[in-house]
Amino acid sequence: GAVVSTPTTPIDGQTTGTSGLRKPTATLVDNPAYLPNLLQAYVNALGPATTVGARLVVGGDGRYYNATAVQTVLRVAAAAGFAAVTVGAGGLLSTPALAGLVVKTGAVGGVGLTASHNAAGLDGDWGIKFQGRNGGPAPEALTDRIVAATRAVTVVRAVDFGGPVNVATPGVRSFFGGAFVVDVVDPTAAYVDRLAEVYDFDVLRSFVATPGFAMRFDAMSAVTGPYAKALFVDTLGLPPSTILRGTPLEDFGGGHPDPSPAHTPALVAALADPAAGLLLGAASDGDGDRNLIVGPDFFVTPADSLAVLTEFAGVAIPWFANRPGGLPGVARSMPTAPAVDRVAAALRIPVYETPTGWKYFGSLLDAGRIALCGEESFGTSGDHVAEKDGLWAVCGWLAVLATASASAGRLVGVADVVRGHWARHGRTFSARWDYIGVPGAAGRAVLAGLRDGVVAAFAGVDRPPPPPPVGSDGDDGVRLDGATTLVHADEFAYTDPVDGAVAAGQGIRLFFADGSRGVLRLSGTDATAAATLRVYLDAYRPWGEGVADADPADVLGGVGGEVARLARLEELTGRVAPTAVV
Ligand code: VG1
Ligand code: CO
Repeated sequence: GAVVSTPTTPIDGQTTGTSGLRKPTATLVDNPAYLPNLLQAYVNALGPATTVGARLVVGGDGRYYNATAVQTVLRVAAAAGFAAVTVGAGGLLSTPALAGLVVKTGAVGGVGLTASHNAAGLDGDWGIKFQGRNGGPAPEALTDRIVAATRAVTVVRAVDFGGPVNVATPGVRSFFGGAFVVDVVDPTAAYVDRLAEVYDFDVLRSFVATPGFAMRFDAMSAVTGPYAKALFVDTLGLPPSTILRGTPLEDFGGGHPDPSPAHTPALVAALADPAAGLLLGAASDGDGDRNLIVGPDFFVTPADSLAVLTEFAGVAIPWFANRPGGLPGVARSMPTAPAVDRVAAALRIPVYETPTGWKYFGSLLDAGRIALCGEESFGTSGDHVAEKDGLWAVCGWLAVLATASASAGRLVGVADVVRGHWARHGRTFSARWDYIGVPGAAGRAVLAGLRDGVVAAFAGVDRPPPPPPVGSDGDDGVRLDGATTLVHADEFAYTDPVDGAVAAGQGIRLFFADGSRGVLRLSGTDATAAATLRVYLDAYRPWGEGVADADPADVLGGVGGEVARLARLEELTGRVAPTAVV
């Protein structure tokens, strides 16, 4: 083909964080060399032994600049010797769908054009995720090579197709006598096929057809609209009114596609309306890997969601139930409250505690050590794909509700299911306090202060065994406040049990006398130099009077105040309160 070589110089700041690279969209629009440089670094990092003759998968969440970016990917990929690129029609692919296609097509990797839950448009953010051969996030070894290559790039090689390649509709487009093929596919087909292997759609179809059943799914004007239609309407037979904001828009309608109650007001309002009679509410983020599960006036914490899905997996989800030997194990990221640990203990299976970011689950999934995993940031998935998968989780909840309803002989909603879980295992309270837009130096100072202070003070000291749960001696009942004192502190470091890779500096952990925890780390998904300081809190209470109705803010307020004091948050950041409580 007609390869055009253009000299270039490295661009500062082309680094990857928790999940790929994120930048203000204007950074790319203002500098036409930005994306070509980055993609050239990507193919240089892979090397010709990987790229020549191979296949790549590309697609994104539909945000502004993606249409331009898809064309740039095709030009650089063709010049790097790729034989084929699979593209979701319209440039659309949710992150779990992209991951699935990488495996299904035997590609060497994938490129996801998304900044996930960040706002989109010229005033918003743009982003890119690099996926490995297993479909999941590229391991750190590869992203480190990509970043190193961005600092060494001197020439961008791109093929001139003489105009944009048609990626609007499915079909095979062949170039240079078949030496390069663009394979445009329906973005949802393979994804729905994969979920059909996980769930019994006949069971779900008849469950959602039960008179009185209704649900709402908020696609937030991002990528999951077409997936939700293919699944809930076309496959399960639910009415189209099930889906809110189902059309992907380049600016996500001006919204913030972050599936938390704060960003899904229409969904929350629909659930609160008794006339609507909804059994389940759900939402997903920009790129479809996160999920929110709610019921009427009831919010399921991500930690509880993972615990409930794990508890029901063996009875409600054929993918797991039909597995000889049961579930091998589960994993959660370290800041995620350990609700699933109690279920795993009852199932006698191991729990792996990993650093934040899905890439750390990859080796455990590949090695077959875990069947489910999740993060407090509204990410949950199984081992059907090496990514978190928002609609998988929603279908998981449908399967749970179907099973619970069948055994109760009536329609059972999410609140009843979660209360049942608490009654069996106790209740884990959790919250995340985000301090957004803190100066980077102030954020780092908070962690450094703890590292040099309490963490140093406990260096070499073993963490005491967890105390018996509050109130478990049965004398004065379950305490629903959270006054507590520090008993240990450390900085989380992780050694991957499969490949031995070490990740240090993954968050400061503060352990308290009543078993509650505070965790502090800086976000690795910020698109600008300002930092987001995340403070994660959790506490456990055994089942007892008042536990179901307790307000997490009351239970966690004491430990949160103590964490803020130990971390000198007000002094170092000037903030008296978090920007957002999730
Ligand atoms: C956040 C979450 C993390 C998640 C990551 C990517 O990272 O905390 O759990 O894996 O986003 O999510 P950070 O570094 O900002 O805390 V997504 O939906 O963008 O893949
Ligand atoms: Co996402």
